[in-house]
Amino acid sequence: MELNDSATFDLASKALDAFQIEIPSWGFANTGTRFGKFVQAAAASTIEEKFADAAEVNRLTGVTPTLALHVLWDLPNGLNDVAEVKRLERKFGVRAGSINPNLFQDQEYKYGSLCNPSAEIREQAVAHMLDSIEIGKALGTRDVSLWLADGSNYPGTQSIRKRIGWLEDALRLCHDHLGPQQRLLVEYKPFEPAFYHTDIADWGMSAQLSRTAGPQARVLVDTGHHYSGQNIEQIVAWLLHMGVLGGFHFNDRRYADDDLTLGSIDPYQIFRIFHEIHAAAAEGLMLDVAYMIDQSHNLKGKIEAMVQTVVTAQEIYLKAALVDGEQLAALQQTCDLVAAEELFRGAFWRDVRPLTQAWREAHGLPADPVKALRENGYVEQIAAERGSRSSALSSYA
Ligand SMILES: [Mn+2]
Repeated sequence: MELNDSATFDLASKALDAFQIEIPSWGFANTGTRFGKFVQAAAASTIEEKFADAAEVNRLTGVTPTLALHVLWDLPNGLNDVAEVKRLERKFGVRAGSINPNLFQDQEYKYGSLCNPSAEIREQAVAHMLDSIEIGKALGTRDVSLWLADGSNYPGTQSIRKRIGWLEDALRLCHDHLGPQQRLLVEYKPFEPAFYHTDIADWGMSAQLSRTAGPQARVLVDTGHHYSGQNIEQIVAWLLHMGVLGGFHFNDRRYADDDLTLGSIDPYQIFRIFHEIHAAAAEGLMLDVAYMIDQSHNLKGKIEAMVQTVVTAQEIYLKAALVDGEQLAALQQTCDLVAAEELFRGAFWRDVRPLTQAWREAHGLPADPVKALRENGYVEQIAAERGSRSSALSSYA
């Protein structure tokens, strides 16, 4: 079936209206590699600056109403910082999003946090998780998103099975404290910082732990947390089938967990993931999938990289939404391989930019948000403000 222009635009509008993506506070701050950090004058260093930058991204794109917060970096005083976050929400018109505990930074966690052999350190880690859950309740946010850096570096140095037991106990306890609207998202990663075993290494472990924790726990798929060559859309299909897909951390990679901008290396991978979600939705599966960005912008301008990523996510999401699902199902049923593949790839090749631009114009948004950012002077302005402040601080010191 060939759709005429107005029917296509209606279909595209419906898809784009349904799409929002959460941006991370840490994407606006100076971050580096383990070898060094290249600082940017426009980088945000306070939570107020992160909210300001998030508001700018939302002004330009219209689809990023929430900002993921990192407890240790954004709410260093825990619950005591909630009032300030609420003030910033009101001031900037952006809401707090997922709450991200930090179980990887403190010295105590050298040999693990929730999986540490020391009961005392495990309790300390659980207490931080419970604080994070309380922060989420106080802010009225839904997701507490756990990435566990625990693991070991050398064979034989830790009991893998004991650590599974400790982790199950901890996650069950955390789950017991969730409010009725809250979810616990459990992220996995095969290696790094641990290089022999990681306690939550893949989606199977994550899914099993989520099921053990309780009905409000879900799996979080970070697209960068897979081995090369792994079929991520198949993992997504399984998680959808099992009803445990909670959300995504989007980024791109070439070698390891590179945290490059979405679609910069392999946009077809993201298309295939979105296709699984659209197909499941079309079949009537109940979905509650949080789309989030988890990137580290070391070289690109931070706000520009974020806007570019949001635009890319919208474009690829739309390409996948425009796959003719009925026709594809018929071709799959008759095993018409080339026709099925061409239909699928045809949707990927389609240039949807005129559609996303028309949708933005219909919503009073700039047709080209990256260009609009380049022309509106925001980055130059904050670079001047923040740059002079940091040089004033360093001359004071
Ligand atoms: Mn992540």
